[in-house]
Amino acid sequence: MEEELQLLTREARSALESVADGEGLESLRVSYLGRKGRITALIRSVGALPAEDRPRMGQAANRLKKELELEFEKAEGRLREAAERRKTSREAVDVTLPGLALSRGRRHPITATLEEVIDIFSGLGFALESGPEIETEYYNFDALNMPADHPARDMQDTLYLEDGRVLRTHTSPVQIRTMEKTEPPLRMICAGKAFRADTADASHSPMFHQLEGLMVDRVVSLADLKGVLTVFARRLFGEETRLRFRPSFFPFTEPSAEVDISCVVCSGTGCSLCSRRGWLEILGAGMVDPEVFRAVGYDPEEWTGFAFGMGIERIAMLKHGIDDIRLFYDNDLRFLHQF
Ligand code: 2NL
Repeated sequence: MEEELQLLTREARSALESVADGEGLESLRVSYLGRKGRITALIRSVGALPAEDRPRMGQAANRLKKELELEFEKAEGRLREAAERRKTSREAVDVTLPGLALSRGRRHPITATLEEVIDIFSGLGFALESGPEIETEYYNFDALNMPADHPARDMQDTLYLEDGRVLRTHTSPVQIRTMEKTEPPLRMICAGKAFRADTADASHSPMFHQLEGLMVDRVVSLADLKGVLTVFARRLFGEETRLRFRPSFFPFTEPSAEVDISCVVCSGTGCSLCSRRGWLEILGAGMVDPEVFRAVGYDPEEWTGFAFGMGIERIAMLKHGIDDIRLFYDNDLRFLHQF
């Protein structure tokens, strides 16, 4: 019996040392300390010993049982700690890993062109004004000398709301509103979205961007218009740029002109960009029609002025050699990342 006690102690200790998990520990506990376990059986067998051996062997067997119970508890603690450590290392953040790279954003080419043009006119003393994209027919047409029977007011060309208001077809209403609230003289530009009932193709988009300018003073002449537009075109397209004014018509200016620059690719000798003409149209302009001054309460005998308007998409296309306006609105990052 003495020997069996020693053997059981050694066996139990080495089994406990190599136990790998909670399940293994539990089955060990059952096989040593359970109701049918080996220690339990040993304690029971003390009763069969000669009476003089019983107290000593009984004490020894019980001591072993206590000892083992303690060892089991320790083993349980060890296993719990090891499991905890494994969990922590699984969930740990590896601070040495490289971060997720965010791709760098940039301005849309239309925004960049708008800002460049605005900067040039700011430098020439023109204040930037803005106004609503939904307009009344009065501000979009009537005040601009475009009466009710004007063809541009047709539903084929203009986007109407059910209440009779319109999506502004140009930024000119901003200039009307600014003149209404400002006494002359004034130098202003306005820039933003304009809308027309057009189907999109390589050169049309139902939404596009316009930038317009207006200068009003007592003796503004066509020479002032030519001077301002020449400085503008040379700053934007290069100092060697030449300008050409062709007679044209707009309801809100008289006289009116279409303004061309010498071709940015061939400087005037003729190439495919300018269709062998040597010139590229960049904007429309003219002297403010007296009817427009009357509509805003300026005396046309006292005040003179010039105005001009350009499509920003067209300017951006010429600057970057882009041949289809739809590229600006497809949101294809392969296109947009180039600017
Ligand atoms: C073009 C031509 C132009 C104007 C816009 C204007 C505004 C007022 C009075 C007189 Cl309030 N004129 N704006 C004048 C001439 C031409 O735009 O081709 N734009 C894309």
